[in-house]
Amino acid sequence: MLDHPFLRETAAGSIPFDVFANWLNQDYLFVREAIPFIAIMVSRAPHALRPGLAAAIPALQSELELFERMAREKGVSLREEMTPICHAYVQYLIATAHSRSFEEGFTLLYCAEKAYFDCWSTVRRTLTSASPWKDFIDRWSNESFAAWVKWLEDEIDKLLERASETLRQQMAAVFLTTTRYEYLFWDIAFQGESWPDA
Ligand code: MP5
Repeated sequence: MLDHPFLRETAAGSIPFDVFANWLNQDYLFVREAIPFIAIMVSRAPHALRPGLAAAIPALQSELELFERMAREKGVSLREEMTPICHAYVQYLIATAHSRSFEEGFTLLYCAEKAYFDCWSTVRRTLTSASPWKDFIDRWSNESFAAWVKWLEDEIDKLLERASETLRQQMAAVFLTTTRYEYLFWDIAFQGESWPDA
């Protein structure tokens, strides 16, 4: 994933404006739906994990403001329609939080956040010049995001220690599916809309 053209071209400064704008629009729609996902996770969490998870809600709310501000500043008009991959991924988020074990939902969250941390940290490390998209690069590679991912990592280790072999396998399956969705999400940027015409 770290070698995906979206990340390489963003770091090299050669990413076409419309391609980045596609990602911006779709990720805005994704993050909007990540809020109810976290809210469901809070409601299902053991009490020790509730404060940590609940703190993500205002963080996501201010992240939406970052998307809106960047869209305004860069002249990206935000549309409401999700592409098929974004739509499927969001449905997977909500369905997993509702109907799978808490541990599987937590695995999804950890995997999605870890993917963003690793991807955007790679962009930051390989940047060749000042980027117009710096605020996004910083958002998922800064110290407080690193601390959040570290917290998720420590907690998932504890969950794994207590998990049965069956549950571990279920968590591994969620990890794999989430990683695949994360990879496909970068592809969206180059594809744009792909629903058949009504
Ligand atoms: C994240 C994201 C990170 N914004 N978009 C995708 C497709 N995956 C992961 O989540 P957050 O909630 O923005 O930190």
